[in-house]
Amino acid sequence: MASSAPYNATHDCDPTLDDQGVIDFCRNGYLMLPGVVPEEINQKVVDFLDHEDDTYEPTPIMKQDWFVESVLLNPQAAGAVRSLLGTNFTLPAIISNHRGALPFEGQRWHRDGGSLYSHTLEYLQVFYIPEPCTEDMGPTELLPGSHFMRTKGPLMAHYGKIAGTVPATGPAGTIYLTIYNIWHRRSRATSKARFKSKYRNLLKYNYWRTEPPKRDWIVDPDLDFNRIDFNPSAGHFEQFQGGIAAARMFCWLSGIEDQYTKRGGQCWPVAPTVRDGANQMGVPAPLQNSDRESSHTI
Ligand SMILES: O=C(O)CCC(=O)C(=O)O
Ligand SMILES: [Fe+2]
Repeated sequence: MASSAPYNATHDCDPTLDDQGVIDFCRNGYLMLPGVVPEEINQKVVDFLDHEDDTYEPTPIMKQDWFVESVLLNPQAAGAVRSLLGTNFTLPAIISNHRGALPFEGQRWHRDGGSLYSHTLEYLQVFYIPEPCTEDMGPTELLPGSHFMRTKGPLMAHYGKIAGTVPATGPAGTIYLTIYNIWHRRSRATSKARFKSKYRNLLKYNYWRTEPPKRDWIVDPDLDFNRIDFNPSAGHFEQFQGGIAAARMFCWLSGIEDQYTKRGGQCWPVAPTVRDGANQMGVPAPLQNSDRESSHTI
């Protein structure tokens, strides 16, 4: 049923990510949620994009209640958005479709326009594929951790194959969340259309934060923050720098940025091999182990 579109409407729901899930998002800059949208809805979306609005900005799809409920407010996706952006996040005002007639050529490496390097997380860029996307169907290629990597766009555009990238493949109904400035590109599609659409449809939209950050996702009281590896998996940074940036973002999200001190050297989070419950130098007070064997005066 069609109704008015809830552009910029605020929404709240229960968070679904725990501390480790939030840390992994800070480290890697993306989260895959394979096949979370029901197939009946995926088929309706494909029909809508092929027959009702085949433009690169089919924003009016937000007038369809079934799209809002099952895609934008999909329980797993909205729960992850709620975990990262807090209560009362806003729904999108624009829906893009990176629609490619199969097969197609790839893109150059880029960050989307308007990117800022930051440890803050004011908004999320989210993608949704209504049909399966295999490696030969030109999935978006992501470079984990690159949301913190400072390279100018015109230079990045000349890079070729990079080790450690991840293809955003998945079954129909896959949604993936990204930090806006992650490096990415459309990869080359060698396959012809294999499903209902002649296109590889890829919807893209943003959610925005309205509340100050705080650690109100699923808190794990047993997590030892001294033993966590904050480094992004792809490992393209100078030693530890990716982990340092990810830990700063985690502290900002937890509302404890004022307690994050980076004094250099082996200051938290670069020394996760501490033993026997000892705290690393500089671990913020709310994340410390309380029974600190190493803090005894001798
Ligand atoms: O089509 C894709 O996989 C990504 C497209 C993209 O990143 C862009 O056009 O900015
Ligand atoms: Fe892009």
